[in-house]
Amino acid sequence: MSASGTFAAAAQTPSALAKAGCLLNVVASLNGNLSPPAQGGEGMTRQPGWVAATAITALVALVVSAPAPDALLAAGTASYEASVQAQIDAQLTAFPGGKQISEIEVAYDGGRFVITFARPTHSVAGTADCPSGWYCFYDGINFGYPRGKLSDCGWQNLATWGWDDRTESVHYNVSTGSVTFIDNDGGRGTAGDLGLFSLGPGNPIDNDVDPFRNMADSTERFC
Ligand SMILES: [Ca+2]
Ligand SMILES: [Ca+2]
Repeated sequence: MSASGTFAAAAQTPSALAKAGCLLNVVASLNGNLSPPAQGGEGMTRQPGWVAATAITALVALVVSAPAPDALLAAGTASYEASVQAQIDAQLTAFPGGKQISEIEVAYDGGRFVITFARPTHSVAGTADCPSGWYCFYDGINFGYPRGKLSDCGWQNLATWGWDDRTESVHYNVSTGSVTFIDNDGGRGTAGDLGLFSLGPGNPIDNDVDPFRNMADSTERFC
């Protein structure tokens, strides 16, 4: 998907529809995960129906109640939403030039770099959830948000957006090429560059970049 396509989707997603879509995906994935039954036992064969019925009940309740402009916020409390917005405000103050494109996202440079400040409701905590065609870097281990994402080939200075010395886990969701995360605190220009770790289709995920947590200052994607 193109970057602009991603924004359009994020900007236009109606909350109830987004939740309904997510729930349907959950139903599909749960049913997919549970069938075929492991040993063919009766208990296992009943579970998909139970899961689907429960999820559909929840879906109906959700669509009927259709709450909130906070469909993308995982926690859903007023204080949590305020804290996410406060982070967004602080980001835009410290690094002007970005644009808030949803209740949880800020985009820079026409969408070439996007920060997502809270995990969307359709994403399971602790999982790598970088969208296809992007590589993502997370402020915390185990894919802890906020999350930054890029997709361009070549060198990118993470300090441009305040993302130097922050990355602790990573996900490369691109089917070709690779990316190297670089520490350049060792000297001026490229003289002090040190490649810390690399990701590619063969090793797309690292839930903890230890011993290189909070060190990467730039990235270089080889396409
Ligand atoms: Ca961090
Ligand atoms: Ca560094």
